Parts: sequence; C-alpha cells; structure tokens
Amino acid sequence: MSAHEKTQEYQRLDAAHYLHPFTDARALAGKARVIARAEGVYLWDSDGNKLLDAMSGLWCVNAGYGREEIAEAVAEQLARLPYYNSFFQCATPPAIELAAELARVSPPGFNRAFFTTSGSEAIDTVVRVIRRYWQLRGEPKRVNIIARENAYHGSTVAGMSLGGMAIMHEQGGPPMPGVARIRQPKWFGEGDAEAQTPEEFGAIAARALAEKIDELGAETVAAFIGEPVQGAGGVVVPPPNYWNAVQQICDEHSVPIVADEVICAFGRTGAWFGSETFGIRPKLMPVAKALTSGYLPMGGVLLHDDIADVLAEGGEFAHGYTYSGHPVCAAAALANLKILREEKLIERARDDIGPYLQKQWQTLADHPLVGETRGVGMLAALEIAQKNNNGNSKNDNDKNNNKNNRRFQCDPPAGIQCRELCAANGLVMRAVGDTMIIAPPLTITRAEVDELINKARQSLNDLASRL
Ligand code: PXG
Repeated sequence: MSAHEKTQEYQRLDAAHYLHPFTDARALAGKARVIARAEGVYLWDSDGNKLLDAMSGLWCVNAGYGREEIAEAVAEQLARLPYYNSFFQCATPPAIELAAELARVSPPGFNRAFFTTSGSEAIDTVVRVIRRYWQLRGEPKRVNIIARENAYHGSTVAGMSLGGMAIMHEQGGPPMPGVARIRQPKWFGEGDAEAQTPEEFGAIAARALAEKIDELGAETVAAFIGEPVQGAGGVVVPPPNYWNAVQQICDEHSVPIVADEVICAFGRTGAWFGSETFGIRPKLMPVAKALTSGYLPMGGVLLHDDIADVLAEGGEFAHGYTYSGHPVCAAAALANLKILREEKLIERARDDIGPYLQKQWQTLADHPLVGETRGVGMLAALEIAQKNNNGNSKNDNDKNNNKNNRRFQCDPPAGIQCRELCAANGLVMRAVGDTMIIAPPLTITRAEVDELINKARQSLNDLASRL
C-alpha cells in the first residue's frame, strides 16, 4: 500500500468512526489531515508533507517535539510504577516532586498544587475550591464568578459556563448558575481608534468589572476569572493598564483573581506565568498544556497560601480525580520543567527569540490584508481586514465590523481560506474567525521564525489574489 493509499484508508476509517472535537463532521468527512510524526518545530502528515507547527499542537508543545528526555522519564516511570493514586493518605514520588517543583517556579505565596488531567478539570477544580474557601471563611453567599466575553475556560459544563464562547452556550443547554459576564479588553474592533487611546479603552473595560461587582453586591462575588491573554479568543492582548486596574478593583472588594494560565504559563508570555508578565496577583492559577509540553495529559491548580491554608484547616476537601497526580504524567512534567529550566527557554522567550518573533511578526502589518498585528512573548495574532482609508464604513455599529475593522464578506471566510493556504504552504496557523494566530514552540530558531513569517506572508499574498 502506498503512503497515499494508507492516508485514504485512515480518512475513510476516520469519517466512519471518529467524532472529532470542535469539528463539523460534514465538512471534515474523508479529509482529515493525519499527522504521523514530529521533530523540533516540524510535523509530517501521513502523505509525508512537512509542516512548520506555529501552534505548538494546541498551544502546548513549548519544549518542542522529539524530546528523548521526556520519553525516557515516561518509560522509566511506566516500568517502575505505572499508576497509584493520591487518595487515602497516599502519594507517589513524581507527584510530590512535581508539587514541590511548581512551588519553586511559581510567584511568592504559591506553595501548593492540586493535580488534574486537563485544563477543563482544573477549571472545575477552581469552582470547587473557591466556593469551599468562602464557605470556610463564613461567607457562603459568595458563589458568583465573574468571567468575560470571548473567554475560553474549557469544555466541561463549568468550563463552558465560565467561558464566553457564544456557540458553546447556544449548544450547551442551561449553563452552570452563578456566572456573571463582562466585556473583554479587545481593542481591535471594540475600541474606538478615533475617539480613544488603548489605555482609555483599557480603563473602560476594567471599569465593567467594578460595575458588575456593584450590581451583584461584592458580598456575593466569589472570584473574577480571566486569561492573562485570551488565547482561543484570538490572542487578545489587553491594553497595558488593564490588568493593573482590574487588580485594584478586585483588591478593593476582596475579590480573588483566578488567572487562567492554561495557555500563558510555562514561558508562553516570556515569564513562568502570564500573571508575572502583566503584574497580576492571583490567588488561584489553573494550568495544563505546557506543564508536560503536551507529551501526556496533565493539568492542575496552583493555590496561593491565602486559599490553601484555609482549605487545609477545613478538614476533608471532598474533591479529586482517579488520575490526580498520575505518576507517569508527573514524571513527564518533571522532565519537561527540567528542560525549560536548564535550557533557559523562558529567559530566551523573554529576551531573545520572543522579541525577535514580535519584531518579524510586525513586518506583516504593512500587508494590504492586515488590519492589525499584536503579540507578547511567544504569542501573536493578526487581523485579516479591509484597510480603511476614509475612516468610515457602512457597518459602523457592528461590533465586529466597525470603522477600524472592516471584514471581508466571503465564503469560506477569509480566516479559513488563509488557514488552508498556510497548510498548502507548509505552515500550521490557527484561524479564529478572521484572526490568524500563532504560538510556536519556545525552541524555535531565528531561521525557523523567518521561515514562519515568509510562509505567512506568502499565504496572505495567495489570499489577496483570491479575494
Ligand atoms: N483554559 C484555557 C485558557 C484554555 O485555553 C482550557 C482552559 C481547557 O483545557 P483542556 O485541557 O481541558 O482543553 C483551555 C484549552 C483552541 C483551543 O482552539 C484551545 C484550548 C483547547 C482546545 C482548543 O484554541 N484551550
């Protein structure tokens, strides 16, 4: 059987049997791209095509593909102790060592970790922890969690409810009660470039939180949750004053901040945690993804002493998963964190390759199809939009289509077309509507960044000749 015949066989079986996440099965049928192997920043599909993976899988492979150290640590742990749990006063060496290692790399005051298998489970754990915390503090009315539009916090019922993705709410039935929503700090399209500075807009977006706390009554608010940079929402980098203002509002009302670090942690923004990049002082930090660089599924919640101490005093916390602290996943995480630390990949993201990536990415801003570029650390986005020379469009009142953001009206949408052209040019870029986003491995070299930018520019040129 030739490689291509094998691919067709995979695609036939896939269409018949495999229900994919977040996928329109009709659009996919028989066309799945089968990724067969990977090394460094590159993927190969089952036809042998080579692709530069500018998304680190799904925002997770920070250490790059093909790390023997992680494979060996996993194999060793599988042979020694493939599974044991952390219930009933037990634990395993990798889980203990990982909790201690996370305390070392976390901001001051973060000394304890609870482990899960995914980001979504980490978010569910946050809800359980924060409600239990307020119960123990004698304020059981504090159950409401304030979250933002266009946020992504996972796919379980709690994750979907806290998330602000309209399509998930439409399909999800009644969401979890006790969630309140405020606007996102997204300058492009929601800020008014003619009447405001980004800082003025940032202050307004933060004030929405103060107004929501007042409306609900601070005595009913358990927490505010936000991604330091909204990832799946399209790499929404907030105006520089936004998080300071949010922090101040939360301090004034004793509302703990939950920084959803599932994408931002472990170097993505050029620090161990996105909270450090933006000066956030959270009380809880859900993590996942790059905790193991995606090599095995693992997540967790890092707890500030202010919360952990209250929980520890409160007797049994009736919450846990069979795979909490799975020893093999923990071994993968330890090997991965060792790589990040010893190869100084976080410092490199902050001082060297991150600034280089941002500088090169900005060169795309001049492209006729690009309305804005933005980014931080090893995250970046560009908006495909019609450049607006006269400052006006007939859709001025439409949030997603206003005077500094005129979208193309086409089918398939411009973002999807761009994504397909990127793939044809050997580049994996993700489309969120007409926003193109990247989050490459932290190990990417300068030459590979140049290749990424060239392929992105080529794909935008190809798109321009189509539109
Ligand atoms: N919080 C954030 C900020 C996330 O990005 C989750 C929680 C949930 O994690 P799990 O491990 O349960 O998936 C995520 C996950 C996308 C995409 O299309 C993003 C995520 C997951 C799937 C797709 O960008 N983020």
